[in-house]
Amino acid sequence: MAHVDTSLPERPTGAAAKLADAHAAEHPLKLYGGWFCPFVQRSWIVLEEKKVPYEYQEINPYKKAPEFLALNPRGLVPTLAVPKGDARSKYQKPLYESSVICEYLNDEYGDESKHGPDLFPPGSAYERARCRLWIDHISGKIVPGFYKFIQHTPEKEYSLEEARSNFLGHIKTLVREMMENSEESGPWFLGESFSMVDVMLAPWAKRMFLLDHYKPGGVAIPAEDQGGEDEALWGRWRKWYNAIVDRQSVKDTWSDDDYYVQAYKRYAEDTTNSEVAQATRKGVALP
Ligand SMILES: N[C@@H](CCC(=O)N[C@@H](CS)C(=O)NCC(=O)O)C(=O)O
Repeated sequence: MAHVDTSLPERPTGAAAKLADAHAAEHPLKLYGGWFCPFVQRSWIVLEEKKVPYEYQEINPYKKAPEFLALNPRGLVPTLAVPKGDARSKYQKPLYESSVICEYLNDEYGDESKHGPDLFPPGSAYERARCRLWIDHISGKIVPGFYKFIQHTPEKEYSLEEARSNFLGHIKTLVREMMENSEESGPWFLGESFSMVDVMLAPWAKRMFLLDHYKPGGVAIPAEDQGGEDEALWGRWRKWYNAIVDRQSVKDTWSDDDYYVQAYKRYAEDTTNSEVAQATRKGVALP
């Protein structure tokens, strides 16, 4: 029971509130989300990038309402209700797991004339696989590293410095890949083309200010010209970071900063009972 997490604001605020309002009308494709949740933000970004018609419904995943559990036995957001058969069908089938939802949306809404470019590079099985490899790095290394860092408390058997350098190390590995194997022009993982790799990391990039807010010494990514021997690498990171926080779909799915500060306090104090936090505490894989 995650009772401590139910006192959060009940709906999105800021830009995300406007977007949620614009997608409040009933629709057979329905995203069940929580405004604070980075995994939800991944799916929401793809819905926006692909100009998909959908309904957004805010729910509290910590309350585990029976209707919600019937759709997603794991009881996590994002959960997507997909129309069964015909797009107008009132019967729906569920999908969950943010990366699975994102790939489904990219495949299902593949008509470029209506939905814009494929979020995996077309034409090269190797390049598509390389994107998945780096998505795996994000989900398997960077994201768990973020929680290990933000949930650090002085009682832990690892130091804050270890958590920070573990997190930064995984970011550097990704940035090195961008420097070695992407086009030189353009800010994205692939260079000129925005891709699923960018989507997958965007929500945690946006949440990095919480590490600065809560952890002594902060995330410690060097400012411009302060990167020493790693200046070129951090310059490439800043180029990506500035582009991602300026991306319309990322801005539109973001609530007011202050509410994230409030929502992540229990992570920073390591008192939240969310499944992600419990897994981090136990040192096991995230749900
Ligand atoms: N692997 C899942 C993780 C989703 C997840 O952990 N969502 C959180 C909110 S950020 C949740 O629903 N938590 C409910 C709980 O911990 O009980 C995904 O990628 O979709």
